[in-house]
Amino acid sequence: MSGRMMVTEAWDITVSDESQVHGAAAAASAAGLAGGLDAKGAATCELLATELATNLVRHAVGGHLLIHVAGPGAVQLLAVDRGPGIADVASSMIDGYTTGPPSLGAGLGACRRGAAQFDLYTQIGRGTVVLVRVGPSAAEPSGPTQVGGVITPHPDESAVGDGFGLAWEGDRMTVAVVDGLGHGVEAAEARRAALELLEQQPALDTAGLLREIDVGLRVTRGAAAAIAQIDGWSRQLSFAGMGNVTGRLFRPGADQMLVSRPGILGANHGVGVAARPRLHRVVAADWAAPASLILHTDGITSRWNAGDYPGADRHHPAVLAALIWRDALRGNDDATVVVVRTSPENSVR
Ligand SMILES: [Mn+2]
Repeated sequence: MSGRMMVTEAWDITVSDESQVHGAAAAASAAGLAGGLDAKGAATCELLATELATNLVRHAVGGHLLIHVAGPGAVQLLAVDRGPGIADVASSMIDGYTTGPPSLGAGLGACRRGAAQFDLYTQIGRGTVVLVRVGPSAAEPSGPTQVGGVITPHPDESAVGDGFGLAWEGDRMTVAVVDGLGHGVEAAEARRAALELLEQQPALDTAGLLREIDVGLRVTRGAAAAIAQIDGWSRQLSFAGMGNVTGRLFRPGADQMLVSRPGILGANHGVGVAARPRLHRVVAADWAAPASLILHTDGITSRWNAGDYPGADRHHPAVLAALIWRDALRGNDDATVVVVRTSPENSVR
């Protein structure tokens, strides 16, 4: 199996009153077109965004609709709120069901029917995350390892300085999380250059890829990046990073910080000095199900605790990414959270 997916186009729409529903729908439609969906697919994105945004206003007293293009032929919508939570999820899926003022929309049941993938995680008194993925390639292959993420731009920018990329080569999966220095168009340019190197050279190991990015980004303002590779055959994880992208590895009874080395990829290595590649420290760890890896940029603080979300490991990994985003967002930068998970039930080879 080989493939690539680069996630770089994203929207974060605040939805606190009815007037913002239209903007959420328009962004979802734009994401559909950017993701190569046909007119019908883009219209589905628009419709589901309208439902999710209306839900946020009516039942959650506001929240965010996070949208990104999840590779060619797929769009991801996440409705994220800190509302009262849903006491009876089954009933909320029945068309016309409402606990608040009557809704014009058909609600969550319609979202589930219209989407290629649907997931919902709710905690009473803490809020709800609803995941909807639309498009012909939105239903992922049911391989042993699942990946999901969230990306949002700096609040004053439309260009996204962060990004993440996935590349599959045989039994090996590479995940790269990149944070272009600062934010805005120039940060996005550095991020784009870094992810292009992953697309072009997915066979490199983590340190080799970081070295290529370090050299390739000299014409840009630079970036932070962390790269993780999971070898499904040897069941080993390899991690290397530079700058403020950090990782946490969770295995039964173990919670391990994967810390990137300080520095900026692409930064000048010294005037007049022949370019000498820097050496990158690689962390190796066992990767046997159940295991999960959480990578995030510095738009997310370290003030989150995976134990705050009981049962989230039975949901799509993008749901946990959204919960961490909701509860640990710094709010003054681009932000990315990526969750990689291998579950025992998926690991039969
Ligand atoms: Mn940043």
